[in-house]
Amino acid sequence: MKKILVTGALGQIGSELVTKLRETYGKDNVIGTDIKKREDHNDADGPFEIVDVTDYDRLFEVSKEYEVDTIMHLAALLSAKAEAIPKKAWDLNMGGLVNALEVARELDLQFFTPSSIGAFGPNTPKDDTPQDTIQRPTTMYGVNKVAGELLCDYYFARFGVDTRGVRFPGLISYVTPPGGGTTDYSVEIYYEAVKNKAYISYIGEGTFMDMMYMPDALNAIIQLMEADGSKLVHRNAFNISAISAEPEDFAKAIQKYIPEFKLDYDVDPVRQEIAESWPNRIDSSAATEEWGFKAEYDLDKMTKDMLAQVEAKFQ
Ligand code: AKB
Repeated sequence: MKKILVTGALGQIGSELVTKLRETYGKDNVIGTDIKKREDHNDADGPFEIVDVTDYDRLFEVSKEYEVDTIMHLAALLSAKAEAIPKKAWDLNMGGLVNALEVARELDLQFFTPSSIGAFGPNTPKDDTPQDTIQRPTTMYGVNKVAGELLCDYYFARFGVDTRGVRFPGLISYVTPPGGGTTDYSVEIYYEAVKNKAYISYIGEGTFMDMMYMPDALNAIIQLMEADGSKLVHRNAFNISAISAEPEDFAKAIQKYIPEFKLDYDVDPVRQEIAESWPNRIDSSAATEEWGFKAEYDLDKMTKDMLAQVEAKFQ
């Protein structure tokens, strides 16, 4: 049985990953950590500790105390936020990662951390972006993600730490909102569709990005961590995607259920520039070949579920 410590447990991925891991491995075997507790925190849900990932000693202490065998390191600033405060992003994204990797090395733990489509840049091939290709990102987040991918490879090659990871696309979910990302519009559009039957997109018409529904993202993490390590050629930073879409595609999918839904644009130049530097559609075939990655939700299936779940929240 695994015993897993999750950093960034209150974030968009963390809040759902902790629940899923507790269902899979038992609630006492998953230790959620973040820089604060939720207001409605309940000890009965499972262990939770306050940990700032930039504090190595605290992360080490909590990992040792609970005798975990795995760290899933999620605490990070997303792309748009990182562009606003780049030095802070470097300190948190890189400082937190090297601390978590060091704890994994010291305590001989399995390790997961996500990279992102943000690890690609304007001169990366935009369509069917290969697993191994040019990575010259032009954002602080992208620089952090490429450095993180390399650092994880280094900890495996140099110290034998069992590091694994994926390059996540924009993740869409109804439990915890994302914060500070470039792909956040793909979540906001569903909330605004339900509340106001209209959305003003800060990402321009015709801008394609990769996306994925959260259940597919959570399954991918568990599947990769359970995979036979000897079959992994890439190990860290597997391309995975389920959907390649532009704002109009979301609008058309929503209009099947809310025909009066209206999409307008008020483009934010900062996030638009970031989006334009990322691929339109990445190729996930290495993940499929090496550990069986397969997404269940396409845009229509996800839209049906998202709208139902968001509507239920407002009833
Ligand atoms: C962001 O937009 O910053 C994230 C990501 C794609 O990594 N959702």
